[in-house]
Amino acid sequence: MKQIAAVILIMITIVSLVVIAFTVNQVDQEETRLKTDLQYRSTLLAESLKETVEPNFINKSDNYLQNVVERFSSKERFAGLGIYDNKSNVVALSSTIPEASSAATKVAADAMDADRAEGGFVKLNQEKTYLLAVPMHDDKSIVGALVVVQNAGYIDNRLNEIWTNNLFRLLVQATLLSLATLLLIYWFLYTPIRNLVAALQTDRSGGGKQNPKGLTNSFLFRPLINEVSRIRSSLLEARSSASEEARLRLEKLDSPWTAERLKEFLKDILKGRTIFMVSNREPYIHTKDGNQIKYYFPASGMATAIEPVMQACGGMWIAYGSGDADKLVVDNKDKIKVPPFEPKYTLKRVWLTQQEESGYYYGFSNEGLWPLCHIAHNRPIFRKEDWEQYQKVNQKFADAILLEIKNQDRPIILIQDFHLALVPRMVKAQRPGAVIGLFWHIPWPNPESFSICPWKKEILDGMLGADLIGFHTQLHCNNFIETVGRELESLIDYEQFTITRNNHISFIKPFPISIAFPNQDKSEEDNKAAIDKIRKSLDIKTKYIGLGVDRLDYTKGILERLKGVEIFLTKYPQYKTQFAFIQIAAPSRTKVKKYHDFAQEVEKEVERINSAFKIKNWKPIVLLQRHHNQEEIQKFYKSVDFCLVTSLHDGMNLVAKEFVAARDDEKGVLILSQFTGASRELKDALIVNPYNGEQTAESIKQALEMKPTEQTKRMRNMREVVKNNNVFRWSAELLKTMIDLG
Ligand code: ADQ
Repeated sequence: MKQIAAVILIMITIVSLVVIAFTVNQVDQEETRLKTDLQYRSTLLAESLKETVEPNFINKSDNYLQNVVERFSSKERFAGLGIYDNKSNVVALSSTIPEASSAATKVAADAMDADRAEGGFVKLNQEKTYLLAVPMHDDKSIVGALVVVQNAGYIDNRLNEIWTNNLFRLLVQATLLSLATLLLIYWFLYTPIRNLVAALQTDRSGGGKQNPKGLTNSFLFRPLINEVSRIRSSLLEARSSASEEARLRLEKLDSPWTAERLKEFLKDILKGRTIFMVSNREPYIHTKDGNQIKYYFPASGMATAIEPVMQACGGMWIAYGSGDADKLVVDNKDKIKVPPFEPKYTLKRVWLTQQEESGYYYGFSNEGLWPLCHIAHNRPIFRKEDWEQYQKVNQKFADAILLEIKNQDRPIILIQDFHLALVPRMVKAQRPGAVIGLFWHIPWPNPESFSICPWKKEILDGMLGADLIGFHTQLHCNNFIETVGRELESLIDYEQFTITRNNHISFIKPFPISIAFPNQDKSEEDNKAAIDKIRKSLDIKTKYIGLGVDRLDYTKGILERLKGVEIFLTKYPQYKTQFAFIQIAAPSRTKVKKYHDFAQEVEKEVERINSAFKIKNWKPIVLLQRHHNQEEIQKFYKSVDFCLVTSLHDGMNLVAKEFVAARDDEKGVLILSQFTGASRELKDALIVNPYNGEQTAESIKQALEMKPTEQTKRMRNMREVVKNNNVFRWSAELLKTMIDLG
């Protein structure tokens, strides 16, 4: 808009300068013309009067001359007449001329001195006036002078009129010019560009193939449009050949899954049905930052895994809007298209009150179910009030889903995690035809452990509303089936792994979750520069670096890991000043007292170990206690010699898989807890029992001393596993199983 205003301003300035220059010239010419004309007429008049007055000047009485003067004074534009003797004394003077007019006297004297006509413009009675004096003679000498006085005010009026007319014309022209410019810009620039952008956007999101209206009509942009059209055709061709390739690859299930292949696969099996993803945590959280609104991706294994799937297959994701600016960016149905940088699916936000969040999320989910399922030596807390909020919020989510699937024939609903265990039953009760899946991202404990939950039956019954219940490992499936067998009246089929309750069958199956396995697009130099930058910013000069990346959660074994580092440095002091351990820790669930205390405990432990081993500027542990974005984390993964994952119990643990996927140099060692789901797949990691600090310390030594060839062999194997079993494969298998059920 500013540019358009500038263009119009420049044009108006140029036009104005031209008009002003022409007007000045026109005024100049007109003034000269009018003055010349006046002088000419005055001369004619003076000469003819002179002929009347001169012969009789000496003999006639003053009265006679005064009569002559008055007789001529009433003519148009003729302001008066003066007759002077040769001493410049007034002989007769029109009453319209002030007697004492020194200008008239002076011009008369000048004419007599020069013995020729003299004239000039002066102001008389506030009026512009022209005076012309001619000398009068007798036979021998000058006897006096005749002064003709003419009104010249009309000259200024005429000149003002020219200015007014021209400026008015300029105003009209400037207005018309601005309007014309705006219309031209709109028709010939804005509209074609807008159509072009719309066409490209449609192509990018895989839309239509036809030329958008008006795109080809613009002669101005024809070369650009031709070029863009060629790029569009190439893009559409590339997309269709990618689709074709993906379709072909559908047959060969052993080739790696990609977003494109998943998209094609789902198109094939969904046949127009929509996928509804439901979770507590949302993938994009909008927050206020001064006057601006920003968004970030949460540190959540569930979000990391599900987001690429939603990007690939579209649909709707229903989640709790937890950001302080979330409400400001949604439409009147609480929806927003995401990812914000390239919208591909709809995020629908569910709002919770503080009381609901506190009871359902912090209370029942995180203080009750989380420790119950993880068995990490933290006693679960079950409060009746929290349970009430948990039921209420689950109903809120179920209502949101029911509203969205109102017009859907056989919707596919995939519910995520332990926050929403009651939702499957709530939705199934209203919509028996909907296909419902529930994926449990955390471990399922043994039946004895689970039995302490006061509302175990309600939770199990709620979950069994789903047609398919997925866990990361077969062990968790077995634990779940055994728990149901103990707690609920049901029929269990151990061959099919199904549970039948009230004539409804739920399939229980393992689906080991994974990550997208990103394509590495950075050169080795870029990676090296990133590594140098990290070392410099953290002032790390050691030869070796180890890394831990976690949410600050007591199940992740962070304290046990620090103990392992301490034992390692005590047992192998030669590594002092040679080795640094970076722990990246995203604050998590900080409103829960246990998490708050745990964060402080980690800080204290880091301080204790650092002060015990500190030598000059070197300290063994660097704690980075903040949320990092994935790009930053990737740089850390690439910069270190080993990554230490020591969860005390973890459904899968995606950090382990992210580290492996990031190491396109096939270097680095993964040390992995035996209590993670990931340890079932990543067998080339150094597997440890995190409770055994000695073993962790030995593994650190083994990692630092591992030969590069050995590192490459192990890393290559692990990368193959993660690449082939990525999250696209996970969702393809999970959704295919669901669709086959209904
Ligand atoms: P989480 O307990 O959240 O997931 P995990 O699988 O390790 O654990 O995923 C954590 C995610 O958060 C990773 O993508 C990681 O990069 C990111 N992250 C960690 N620290 C971060 C930081 N400081 N800043 C920003 N991001 C950070 C739950 C279960 C897991 C299961 C997943 C998926 O507990 O067992 O693997 O769901 O099912």
